[in-house]
Amino acid sequence: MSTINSVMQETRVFPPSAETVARATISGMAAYEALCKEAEADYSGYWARLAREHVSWKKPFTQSLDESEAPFYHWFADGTLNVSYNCLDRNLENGNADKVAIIFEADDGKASKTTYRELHAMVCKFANGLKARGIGKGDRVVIYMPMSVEGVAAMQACARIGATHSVVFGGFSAKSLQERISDAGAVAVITADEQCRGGKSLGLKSVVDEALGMGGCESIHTMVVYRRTGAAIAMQEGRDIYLDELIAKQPAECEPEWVGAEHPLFLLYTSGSTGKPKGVQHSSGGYLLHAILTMKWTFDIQPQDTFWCTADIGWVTGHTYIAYGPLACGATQIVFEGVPTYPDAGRFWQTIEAHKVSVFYTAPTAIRALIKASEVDPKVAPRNYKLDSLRLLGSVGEPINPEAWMWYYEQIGGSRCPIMDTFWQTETGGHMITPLPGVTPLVPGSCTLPFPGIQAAIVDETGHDVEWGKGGFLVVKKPWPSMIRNIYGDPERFKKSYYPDDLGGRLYLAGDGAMRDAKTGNFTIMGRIDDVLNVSGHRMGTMEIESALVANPLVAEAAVVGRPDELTGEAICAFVVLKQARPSGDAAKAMTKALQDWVAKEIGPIAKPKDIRFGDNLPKTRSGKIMRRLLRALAKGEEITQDVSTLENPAILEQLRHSA
Ligand code: 6R9
Repeated sequence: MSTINSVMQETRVFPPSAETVARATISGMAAYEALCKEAEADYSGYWARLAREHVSWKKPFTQSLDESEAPFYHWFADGTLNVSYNCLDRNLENGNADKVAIIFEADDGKASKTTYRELHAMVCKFANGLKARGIGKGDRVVIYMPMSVEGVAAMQACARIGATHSVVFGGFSAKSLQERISDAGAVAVITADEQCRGGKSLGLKSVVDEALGMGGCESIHTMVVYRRTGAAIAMQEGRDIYLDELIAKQPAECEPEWVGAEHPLFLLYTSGSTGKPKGVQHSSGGYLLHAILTMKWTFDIQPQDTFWCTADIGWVTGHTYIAYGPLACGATQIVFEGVPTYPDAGRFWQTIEAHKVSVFYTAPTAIRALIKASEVDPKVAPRNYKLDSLRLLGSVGEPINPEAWMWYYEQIGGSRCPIMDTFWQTETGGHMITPLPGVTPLVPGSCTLPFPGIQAAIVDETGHDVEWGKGGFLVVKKPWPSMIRNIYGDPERFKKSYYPDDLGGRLYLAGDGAMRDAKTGNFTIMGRIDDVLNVSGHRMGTMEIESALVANPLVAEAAVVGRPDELTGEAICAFVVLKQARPSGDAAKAMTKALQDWVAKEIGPIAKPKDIRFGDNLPKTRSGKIMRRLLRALAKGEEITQDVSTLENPAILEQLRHSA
């Protein structure tokens, strides 16, 4: 709440500088308003115009928005294109062939460069290699790769042959990987022997082997292994093949598979309010359009820029702003393998200096961690680095608190670089509410105004608009080209999650609470309204973690809630009832560690509860419902001032309070 309050009281405003306005593609508030008006007057025509101007089509579309199967919307459906063609071939044709596409900054600090011509050749060989293994249009391919040129190339190669990729973050466990492979019915996995992070190497191929060994992945016939470290690994004859062998004899040309605009480019699993992660399905044409537009309008990407998005390709930010957007705009970008604190917490700043990064996009959780690190060790403070190549900053993943915003603005941006606080989601494909550099007066902690053409609004529980200054549910009133198309294999869940009947069935429900400033109309995001936590910018479902905990034979019952955390935004707090007697002292500590490790193994280290409290029971209503609001108060260490009259077992509150 303290973050929200300080945002609400924020009075500092940073208008765009004359220089930024002059260079920006969308220059001045009048230009922004003209685009919004154009979209209002002819919504479908507005997006059609942009899709014609920014995307290269093999066969032009004749219809823009098709609402006949709403809320399953189709965009540009009779047009054909290839996303990889747009990202690679287009650059060879327009003079960017020898431009550096990717500067790869390895964990150990070694940097290497790949031009568009080289990346094109690598992707074509990769694509031909996959085809030689019988993989083609419509097949699902799971990618479990470290941050690498090869990881990006794997995604592009799938796009080139019309295979739908599903990238799984390298920090997910074998079990999480197995669930995703099985849900997607994937035919192949692309992985690496190991990944390098913070000076350590961790097995990846061995995790895939473990996942496949769990069963339910019988559809997999091929595993491609990129040799990152050269570690000795087990290869299964017939199924497994090294990437270098897969591509060795393949030609460096590969005719793209021309697909319809609605062809699924990728699935990306994300957490929802129920236990099972959802396979968010994205299109080709509409998705690509928004990736390009937001690169050009939000980041104002220009030919001389060096762009760096610090996300991992396992998250949506790494899809839109590493694997697709920058390449489709012919940008030079950094792909970073390591972690922000290795060899020390100056790594980001040193990398910006070394490669003269001009546009830098990262997450508030990283900023907060680096603020703290530079207070502890002044050697890694940003003032010790030359950061004057920067001209624009971005933030994504969670609300940025005004204190972190100011530090980012002053210490990193030299009070010169505007900060784009971009609100969006896995489901939205690209930025939804964000400042534009040459347009929007910035207010620390606010993501400001909708991207031109995005009809964001705030409504009450019946779907009616609430007035500015009042909080409510964040919705989008009209479909947009890069929106989620479906939850893979579960259209009912898609409708229920995003187009609920309570709101009338035609408003996209983001799942966040928000409010608009009474004067400016600027949006402030107030956090999730469902059982989803945001820990270091990663979405975690409380139910997912609860399921993992109760899968432990020692656990009888578990409830998971979030509590505010200075560094990670939210922290995971679990209340656990064991089948055995409630432990205390050292036994409780040992049990906590054992359950944390258990969750790391079940889901991945990012899902580890920070606190675990043991009780003889959980606070429940007479009908047996766990009263989570009470647990949230306990987790925060607050006094319980709420109504507890419906509570069956009030004494349990005292016990859980003291079990911290
Ligand atoms: C891109 C991404 C989506 C959730 C979203 C919201 C939170 C993202 C934010 C933000 C406030 C921002 N979120 N950006 N909250 N300000 N600028 O992060 O996708 O992993 O799906 O998370 O993250 O709660 O609903 P995803």
